[in-house]
Amino acid sequence: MRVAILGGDGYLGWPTAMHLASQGHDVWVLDNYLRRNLAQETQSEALIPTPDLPARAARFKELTGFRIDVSIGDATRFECVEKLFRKAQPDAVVHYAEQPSAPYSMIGREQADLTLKNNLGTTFNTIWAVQTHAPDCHIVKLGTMGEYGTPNIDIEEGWIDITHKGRSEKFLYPRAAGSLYHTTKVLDTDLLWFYVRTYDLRVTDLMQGPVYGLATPETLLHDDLLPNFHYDDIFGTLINRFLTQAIAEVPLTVYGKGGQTRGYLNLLDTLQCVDLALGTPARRGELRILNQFTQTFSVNELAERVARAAKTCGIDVTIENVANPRKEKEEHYYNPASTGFAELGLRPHLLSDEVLAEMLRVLARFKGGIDTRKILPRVRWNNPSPSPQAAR
Ligand code: USQ
Repeated sequence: MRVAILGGDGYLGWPTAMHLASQGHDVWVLDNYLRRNLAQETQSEALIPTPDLPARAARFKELTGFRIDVSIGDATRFECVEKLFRKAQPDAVVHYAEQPSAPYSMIGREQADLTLKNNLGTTFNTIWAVQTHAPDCHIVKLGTMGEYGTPNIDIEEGWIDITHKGRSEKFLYPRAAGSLYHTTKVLDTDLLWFYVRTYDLRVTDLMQGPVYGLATPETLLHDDLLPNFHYDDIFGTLINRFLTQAIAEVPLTVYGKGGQTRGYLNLLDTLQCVDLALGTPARRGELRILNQFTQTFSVNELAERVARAAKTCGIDVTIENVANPRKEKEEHYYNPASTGFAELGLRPHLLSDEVLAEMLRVLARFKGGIDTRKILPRVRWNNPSPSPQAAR
């Protein structure tokens, strides 16, 4: 398959590019280093410094013989996406090119503005590049489980049948996101759905939960190939943060009561899900929505699991409840469906003490690079700042 990856430098984009290239697909990546730049601006640099994309692709080629074609460019500029499409003529495009951090989007007006324009702009350009240059191309778009929020009823897989005054219709499941970032994903879904209805595009929207991990067969080949691993309060996700906090021997930061429950998955399963989505494309005129997670946990459960795994590595961990910087339910019902990927054949890599201990062993090598000033939350949902300096 000829696959274009938008956002190919990211935590998920880079491992996906290597994974698909290793399977013999022709892979083109586009990235403008937005996340790297925002991380630097907010003093939230990744734990492991990684070379730029051309250098990583060169290292990957040297070690495996597989080629990844790299373009540095901004997917909010249509000419960049068009150029990529002319060159790649893709069968599928995997769209990760978004500002990925909920806390970043809540710093203040400028950051919200950037997140809104970037995320909607890249989705809009993807749609138009497909419509103009490759109408049969399958769009695989990274959405988020956060689009649904935490409703007091079961969460379906993207769609819900509603009977109202004796008549029935199928609708997008009601969404109620908890940050501006998550809200841009809701808007992306609506934009895609409009163009699917209008232009018969084929789209898979992946409702993914927080991802953990850094090891894939390709990332472990060389430290230069590791993903951008964040443990800071702005770009780091929960399990990656807790593991790094354990290594740094600082208390695990449970926000509020810790009953917040989400669907999590291993980085390896993100790759598997993208594979499965590409292997069975959505039909023309179909917006297929797949919930992408393998297990649900509360924050408290994860803190306890990390503490237990750390103990097996000789690390004593304490758990601390810090004031919740977010506006979210801290105790709630959570029962999302996840049958779509199971039917496509997903074989999950489940979270075990051994998986956590293995991650701790890898992270221990980078202990010297941990800056504990990046750990406590710096961004509060109810205290927006007009200044870009707010996160410093
Ligand atoms: N949390 C803590 N302590 C921390 C960090 C987070 O208790 O130190 C809590 C948060 O309050 C939240 C939960 O853990 O209730 C998950 O937070 P997170 O930072 O791991 O995840 P989130 O901000 O929701 O965003 C991440 C990714 C985002 C993706 C999303 C999937 O950054 O790109 O879309 O996970 S989901 O959460 O299912 O919407």
